[in-house]
Order: sequence, then C-alpha cells, then structure tokens
Amino acid sequence: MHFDPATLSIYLVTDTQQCVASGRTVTDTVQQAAHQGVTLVQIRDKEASARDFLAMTLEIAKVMPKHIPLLINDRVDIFLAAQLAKANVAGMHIGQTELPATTVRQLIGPHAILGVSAASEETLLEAQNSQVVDYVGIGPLHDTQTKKNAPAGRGFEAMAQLRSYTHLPAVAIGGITASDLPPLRAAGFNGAAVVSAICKAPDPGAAAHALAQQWRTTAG
Ligand code: TZP
Repeated sequence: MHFDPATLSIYLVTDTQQCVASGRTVTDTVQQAAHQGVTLVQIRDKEASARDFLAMTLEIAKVMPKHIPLLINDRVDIFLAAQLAKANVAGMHIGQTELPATTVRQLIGPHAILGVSAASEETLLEAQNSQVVDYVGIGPLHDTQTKKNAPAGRGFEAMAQLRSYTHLPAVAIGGITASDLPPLRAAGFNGAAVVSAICKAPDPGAAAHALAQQWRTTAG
C-alpha cells in the first residue's frame, strides 16, 4: 500500500448544491478545477439517491485527468458499483460514524486509497494503529456553513496539536482559503481540503490555480 502524501495538497470536496447555485454542474466544476492544480477530488453528496450518486460518479470519472485520484465520500456501495462499471475510482473517504476502517478496507481491497475523518487524539491514533488507513482528514479549521452540524472552527493551534498526534499524512478542512495554506503547511499538514473556495468561486479553475500556487510557494 503506497500513498504519496503530496496527493493531498489541493484536495477538492464537491458540494452539488453549491456548484448548481453557482450556475454549473459538479462535473463542469471538477473538470475546470482538475486541470488547474487540484491534486485529488472527493465526491460528497449527502442528499443524492444511490442512482444519482452513481450517475454523477461515472460522469465525473470520465472527465478526470487519469493521474488525479477520485474518491467517494462514505458510500461503499457507490464505490463498488463504480468499480463494477469500470470507472476510474481510486478509493474512499469515510467519516467517524461510517463502517469501521478495517471493514471498509476489506470491502474496497488493498489497493484503493482510504482516508478517514478524525478530530481527537484517540480517533487519530485509532486510524494510525488500524494500519489500513492512508491518510486522515482533520477539521474544521474555521467555522463552516458547508457541513451540517459541523463543530466550531478549532483554530490553528488546536489543528497543529491534532496533527502532531499521528504520523499518517494529514489534510486540513473547514472554511479554508488561500491565506490559510502557509500556516497549515507550517503545522505539518500535507494539504488543504476545500469545498466552497472552489465550488462557490466564480471561476473554479482560477480558484484552484490560486490555491495551488499559494501551496507551491509556501516552504514546506
Ligand atoms: N468536513 C469538515 S468541514 C467540511 C467537511 C466536509 C466542509 C468544508 O467546507 P468549506 O466550504 O471548505 O468550509
């Protein structure tokens, strides 16, 4: 199981409502951002039916550059169905209330990427000790409207503390914009996950480009 932590640097999580409210489909948004510096895409939709989620996944997989991993949020059924359809899906990201990581790993196989959300010393160490997790997502950095019932933003100091509990590659999430990238990188994060910074942007390609440039020009 080899996972390159640089894959996490500019991590796009999709939000269907935000994309549509901004006048474009999720697929268009992903296509524009993926050609301008995004290094990983996670499809996340808490409202879509299984059928719509699968259709969206197959459509997005078709327009993704081959070298950028496409992950599915929480829905093992969609990941397996997309694989059956021979779509180019690379793995999954799962939250704390989903199936245990060891179970998901058995379902998705040894080569798929597996990320988990974790936001306490205990859950971070659990992810690390499971030996089946490729990276952890830690957040929220700032308050966010994008995720229902998200806790309040933790701020940089708490995020850095959480990051220090694990050797696993780690991506930060929650209200992140370009100016957050230098302090996140300084705190040892391998990347930043964004939703609204790209999905709500007037030009998703330009937004992705600006984030990628900021990340690159920040000393690691
Ligand atoms: N998990 C923790 S915060 C969050 C998720 C999915 C939403 C982040 O969205 P935004 O728009 O970048 O604040």
